[in-house]
Amino acid sequence: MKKSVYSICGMCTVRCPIRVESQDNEVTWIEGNPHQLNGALCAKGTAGVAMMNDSERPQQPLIRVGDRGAGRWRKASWDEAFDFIADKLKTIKKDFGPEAVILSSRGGPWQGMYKAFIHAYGSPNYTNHDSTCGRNTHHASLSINGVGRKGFAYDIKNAKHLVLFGRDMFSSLRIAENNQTLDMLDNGGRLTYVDVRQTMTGVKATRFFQVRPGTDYALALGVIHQVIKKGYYDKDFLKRYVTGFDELCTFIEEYTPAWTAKECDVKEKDIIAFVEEIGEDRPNVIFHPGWNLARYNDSFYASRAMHILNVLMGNIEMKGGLFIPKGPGDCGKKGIRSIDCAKPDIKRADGIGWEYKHFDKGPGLAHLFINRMIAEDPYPIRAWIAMRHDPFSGMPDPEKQKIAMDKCDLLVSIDTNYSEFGWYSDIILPESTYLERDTPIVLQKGLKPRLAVRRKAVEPKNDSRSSWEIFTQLANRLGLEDTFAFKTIEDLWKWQLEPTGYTMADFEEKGFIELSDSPIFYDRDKLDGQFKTPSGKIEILSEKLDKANLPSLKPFVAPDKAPEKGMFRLIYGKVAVHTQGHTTNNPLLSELMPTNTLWINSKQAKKLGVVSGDLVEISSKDKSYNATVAAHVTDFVHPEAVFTTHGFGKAIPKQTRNYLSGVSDQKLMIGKLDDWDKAGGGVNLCEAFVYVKKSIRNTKGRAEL
Ligand SMILES: Nc1nc2c(c(=O)[nH]1)N[C@H]1C(S)=C(S)[C@@H](COP(=O)(O)OP(=O)(O)OC[C@H]3O[C@@H](n4cnc5c(=O)[nH]c(N)nc54)[C@H](O)[C@@H]3O)O[C@H]1N2
Ligand SMILES: Nc1nc2c(c(=O)[nH]1)N[C@H]1C(S)=C(S)[C@@H](COP(=O)(O)OP(=O)(O)OC[C@H]3O[C@@H](n4cnc5c(=O)[nH]c(N)nc54)[C@H](O)[C@@H]3O)O[C@H]1N2
Ligand code: SF4
Ligand SMILES: [Mo]
Repeated sequence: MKKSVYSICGMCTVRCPIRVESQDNEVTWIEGNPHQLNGALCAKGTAGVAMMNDSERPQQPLIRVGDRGAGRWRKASWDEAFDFIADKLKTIKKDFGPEAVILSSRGGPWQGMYKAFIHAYGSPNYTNHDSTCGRNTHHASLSINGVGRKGFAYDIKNAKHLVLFGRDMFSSLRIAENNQTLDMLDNGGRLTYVDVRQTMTGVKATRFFQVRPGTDYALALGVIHQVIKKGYYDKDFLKRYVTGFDELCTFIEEYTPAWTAKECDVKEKDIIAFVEEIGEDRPNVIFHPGWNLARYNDSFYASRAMHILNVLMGNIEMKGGLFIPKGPGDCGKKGIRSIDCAKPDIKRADGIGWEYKHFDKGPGLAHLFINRMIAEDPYPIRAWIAMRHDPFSGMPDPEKQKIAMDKCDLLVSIDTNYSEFGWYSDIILPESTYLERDTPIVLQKGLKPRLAVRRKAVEPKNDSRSSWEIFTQLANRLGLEDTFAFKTIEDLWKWQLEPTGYTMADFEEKGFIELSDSPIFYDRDKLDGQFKTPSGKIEILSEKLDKANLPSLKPFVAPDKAPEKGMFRLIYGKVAVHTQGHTTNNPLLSELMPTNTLWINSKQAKKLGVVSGDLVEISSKDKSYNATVAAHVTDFVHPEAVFTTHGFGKAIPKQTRNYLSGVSDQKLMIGKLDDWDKAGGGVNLCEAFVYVKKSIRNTKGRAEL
């Protein structure tokens, strides 16, 4: 039988809208939802079928029989698997209290369900991946605008100039945003890109700055200096909605373009020319505040500086600028219901909310659990449930994490693949892939807010379950039916939609329900109340930071040089054909990119006697981890840095296509769990230095046979 469903892509967490065709329970076609994406999809999105049919994934629940990490498993039925977990969770609750369990998930619109589960069980310890992703940006936005990272969105299509500091959007994709940027360029818009190396985004840019690693903050300060000097800012907006501008003017005086040029290894005249361009293009100049900014020890301040630049441009709540995403209330409509459960009134084990009071309490900071688990402080942790999260890939220094995990009686991985954490865990629950599962309805805020839902295209191929079934079943066994009161997804959808007056039939035409026919902008003269800071204004000087004894305007401190000869700063990034660490074994995508390489600057390579294609050996600073990969020699990476792509160097024998291929950046980041930003919360992933040398495995001559 032929079928066509609208759904949501699950090959990465951007969650593009899709349309999927199937026949006799086989997927025959996937495309971007024509009503939103005009059919566009990325390579990963089209590799979903290969993922679903891949036999190198867990196909039924697996319970560990050998030592942790030894890879010996026995198959279990779902009933046995649920009983296994529920029994352990009951014992842990009895012996150590419910707070002895951590649940981590990959954030996103469905995290409410996972959070509700762990809260209903009695633990406050819900966490997500974000301390190694967007936390610095999130906290930067909170400290200035009073709303988090998603409290603003960008109307790139109608902008005249988009400025990206290390937001390599044409590798680290978001299809709708990519298309908007291409439209902007087609309309004559400008794109300025800043990176330590040349990228897919940089080659599309109208201006490219190759900066010294870790100097984005300096460049932004220099730009702010020049913008203020030239008077290229919106005086009315500042007067009305912003505090701290006078202090900014004093602070910025010393950060001249000449100073900036030296710190960043760029030319003074280019900074001045760039400011002239944004002077012409304002207010329709968008400074993207960054996404994966878990990088340097001042990335939080760099992101704050981008926010300040947006405020100076006066681009808030306008076409071609930043806008506040609108919800059902703005359309005079009622919102959907979602599964929820109040957080238990118990101290979090990561210290957020009591030791560190200035951070968003929601997901806390995952990396802070590790030392506390090892020290059993403030209390013992005896279980970690990882739902669509791979702590060993997403957080640095997995060997140190293992010391903490070994304190646990239960490690659960709920995953579509074998993750590095899953391979070490006690039980793997295979989730059905996104093509085989339904998910709860979600609200997507925006200029035209929408309701969206994922619908399965085919029935599961393996003995897998959807996450809503997994959490409902576990909840039932633990007596948490009050929170998980539904039996079928249809019951859940009906309950979610009840207040709205819509039904599931309303999704049929386009795959989503649009809550407004036209884009909604607020009146720019009536923005009072939109900024949720203590003063109700955009705060360049933040009261919250002040209370935490942190500066709002922090002087720039130049990044460290390599501690020894032969060492380089390790920089990482993503690539358009892979998602983090979980597609490098995909049958199609592994063909497109089977391994990573190490980018090294031509002059440095010459000193090491390395030419492109030569094997180089990379070692962590304590030499506990090393790997050998081919060198990619180029002028287009800063001489202090070497660069590699995240997601490789995996050591899961069941995944034969990517087994030990390439180098793992997170395994090189020794000690980085303890190196994090006290103001922004992000882990300083790019503050790691590694040894690089020519490998002895390079053959000296070639034998002609
Ligand atoms: N194809 C694909 N798309 C994705 C993802 C994926 O895995 N694959 N992941 C998604 C996720 S979760 C995220 S968070 C986003 C991340 O999207 P981005 O934030 O764009 O992140 P990255 O690709 O990690 O890094 C971007 C760039 O930062 C550069 N960089 C390093 N140091 C510096 C510096 O000092 N200054 C500057 N200016 N640049 C520097 C690196 O060279 C790299 O090119 O991508 C999302 N989209
Ligand atoms: N060294 C280094 N560290 C990094 C990064 C880096 O580039 N370098 N990137 C950082 C960034 S930006 C992020 S966002 C984090 C990401 O860190 P994680 O969130 O841990 O990474 P992912 O690979 O997106 O997903 C984790 C797991 O989800 C599984 N998964 C995928 N789809 C599904 C599904 O449909 N259901 C279920 N149940 N599981 C699924 C995958 O198989 C994978 O094992 O890592 C961060 N850490
Ligand atoms: S960016 Fe690609 S993989 Fe990610 S959701 Fe969109 S189509 Fe899927
Ligand atoms: Mo991320």
